[in-house]
Amino acid sequence: LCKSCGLGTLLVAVVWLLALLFYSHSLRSSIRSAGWRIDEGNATPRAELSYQARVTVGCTPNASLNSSSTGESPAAAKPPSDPEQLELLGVVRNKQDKYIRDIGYKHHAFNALVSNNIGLFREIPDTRHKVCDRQETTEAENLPQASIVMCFYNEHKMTLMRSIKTVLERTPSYLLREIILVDDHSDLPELEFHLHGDLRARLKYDNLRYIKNEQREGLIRSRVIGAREAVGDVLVFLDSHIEVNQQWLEPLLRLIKSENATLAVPVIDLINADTFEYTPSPLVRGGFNWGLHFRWENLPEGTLKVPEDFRGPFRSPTMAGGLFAVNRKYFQHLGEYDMAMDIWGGENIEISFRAWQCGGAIKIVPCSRVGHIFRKRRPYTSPDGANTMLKNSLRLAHVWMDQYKDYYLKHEKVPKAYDYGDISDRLKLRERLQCRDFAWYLKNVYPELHLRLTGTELCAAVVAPKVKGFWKKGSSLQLQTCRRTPNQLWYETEKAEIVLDKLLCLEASGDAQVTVNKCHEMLGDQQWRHTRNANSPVYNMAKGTCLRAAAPTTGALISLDLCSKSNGAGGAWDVVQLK
Ligand code: LR7
Ligand code: MN
Repeated sequence: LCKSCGLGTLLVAVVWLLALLFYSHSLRSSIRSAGWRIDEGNATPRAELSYQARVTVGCTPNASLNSSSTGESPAAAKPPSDPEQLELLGVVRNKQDKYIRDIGYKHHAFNALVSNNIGLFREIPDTRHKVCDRQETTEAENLPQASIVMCFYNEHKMTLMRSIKTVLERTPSYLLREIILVDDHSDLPELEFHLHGDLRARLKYDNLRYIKNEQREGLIRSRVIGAREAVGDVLVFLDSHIEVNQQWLEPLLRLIKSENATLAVPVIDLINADTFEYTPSPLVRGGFNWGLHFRWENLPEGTLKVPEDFRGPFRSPTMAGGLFAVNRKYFQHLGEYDMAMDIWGGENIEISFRAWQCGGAIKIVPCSRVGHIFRKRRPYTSPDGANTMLKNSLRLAHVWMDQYKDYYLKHEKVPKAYDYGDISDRLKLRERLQCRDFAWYLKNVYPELHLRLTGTELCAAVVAPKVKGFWKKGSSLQLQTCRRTPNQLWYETEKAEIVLDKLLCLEASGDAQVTVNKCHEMLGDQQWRHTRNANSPVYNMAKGTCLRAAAPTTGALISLDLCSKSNGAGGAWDVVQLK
């Protein structure tokens, strides 16, 4: 056992060295629409899911992701952000407390008692990395002015007020043009927002504007309604249950000032829905799966080498959606949002594809931190109970994804006749902005893993027919011409599994046999090591052997063999990882 352990470690070390040696292309994207610019020089390495890549699906960035990259949180937290103090705020002392807590969970899916007890404002830990600029900006820097657009539907009152209050407290007034509240036809009695004057007085801010929709529109149309009222240079969209951190706005504005076609996204810190504890998020970026769900992924390996790298910004294939800043005129130019998208879901993926495909960019700004309450469920539905995520995703798939929309349709098993409305206006927009196609986006912005045979255009593929839309478990792999088809699309998970089409795991199922099988999460025979950009083999952790092809030809079977065996006459061929 020890002997093979040692060998394994050695091999991993060798593979690492190779990775370092073969380091790096970088991506340069050019600008499509005249007048709108992104910084071409500021591209992060093109490499994607890599040796250490980790992935989380879902909204909350897993704190175990890359925790070393969260930076330091130097400022001593003053109550009530201190966990022990917060516990006291949740103590139920009487019937009224219990009522507030219970109804709060029901209506908002977070602990409204704690939120009430925190009150309008609190100190929170400064979660920025030490390299972030802490010097106060002056008017001489001439940053653009921001209009905050905050939409809400039945938001908890104290939480909403605190969201606004943190903006007022932590934003230099000369950078804040206005705050626009869009009340999406809330109907909870506790929210008496017709007392707008009262709200303004309590918050002591004159440029607070309040719009109430005459009917429920959903967050997507509500944001556009707010944005159209705005007059500031830059729009900043925020959810209604957030707390902005120290100097959160300045780095976003700085980026947009130098790149007016970049959508600038803060790091979204975690506010615990039960305790309201505020904790830093890891530095991750946005991806998606073929269900068109947003997910967090690690930054490409090598992005954070020296402390200065923690300043960012980092290119991100997608964004979570709720919190970002964008040049107001650019937002208009880019086509705002799809006004036929309802209530919730999909608009974040849509604007992500659109921004990248149409000459813009999305970048995460790690020195800008905004906390968001991450809830375990969404406490509201759409008025007619419809699955708006499905409709919205169908619209975006049909407008932006070309033939790749089929992956989504198959993945979600969408009925053929499902009505997603008229998309002709959005297609016209795509035409007018002369946007690139989805293949370009995949290739340049969000490449997945390809398992390619050294020196060829051949890739590892599963060729077995699908059973009821799924790959047959136990199917073997063979070489096929590299294409971006689902039977060749591999993704690596945080546990170093290699997953086909987001469904089945690559498994060393015999001494030589390699198949795809149900992911068992026990690692070992489903755990793989490899590097990116390096002509080094993919190594199985349980067997200690490598992916090899019998011959460099289409149809050749892929199996496990000694990692060192040489290529050529009669020898095996390495299957290496490439994008
Ligand atoms: O009908 C509605 N009308 C609204 O005005 C429904 C919601 N809203 C408001 C709501 O009160 C809130 O302020 O819209 C905002 C977002 O709704 P949430 O908080 O229920 O959404 P979420 O935080 O669960 O979901 C994320 O994905 C959404 C997809 O449509 C939006 O883009 C959200 O803004 C987005 N939130 C974030 O990105 C915060 C970080 C979470 C992550 C990842
Ligand atoms: Mn939210």
